[in-house]
Amino acid sequence: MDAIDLNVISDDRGSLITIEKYLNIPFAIRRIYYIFGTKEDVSRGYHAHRDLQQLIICVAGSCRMTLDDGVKPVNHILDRPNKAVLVRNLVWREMHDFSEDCVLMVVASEVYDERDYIRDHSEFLRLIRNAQHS
Ligand code: T46
Repeated sequence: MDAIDLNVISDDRGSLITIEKYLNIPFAIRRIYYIFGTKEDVSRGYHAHRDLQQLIICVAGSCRMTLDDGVKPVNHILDRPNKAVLVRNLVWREMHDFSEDCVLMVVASEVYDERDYIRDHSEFLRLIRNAQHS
């Protein structure tokens, strides 16, 4: 998983950021969704994906993402619209500390498929171990 600084195109009117296949993301976009209105003290996520890449950006407000590839969990504070994290397959994600005005935008490589989710943490660890030994 990588933290990415997105290029900001600014002029005297303000700023613009573009997300474009192969310009700054390594996949074709098949889905976009955003999370907002998250209640105080609520956390989300608690799963990994089998076959999904996502670029995750906090376009307003802030939150903390914990990303764990099975080796070491890393915290990312997402608090500006030009900071993104690229999350690949088999990464356990949790989102915490949402500000009231947080809008978390996700650009995804695949359409929604509940079968792609790994919601059981021990199953996630088992798949990671298998991937390391294959
Ligand atoms: C992720 C993090 C960052 C859909 O119907 N279509 C969709 O494309 C998505 C993403 C969700 N849903 C439904 C499934 C659930 O009934 O929306 C409901 C909430 O989804 P979920 O509990 O999975 O939301 P989060 O915030 O825990 O996780 C989401 C994404 O699901 C996940 O892929 O990486 O945001």
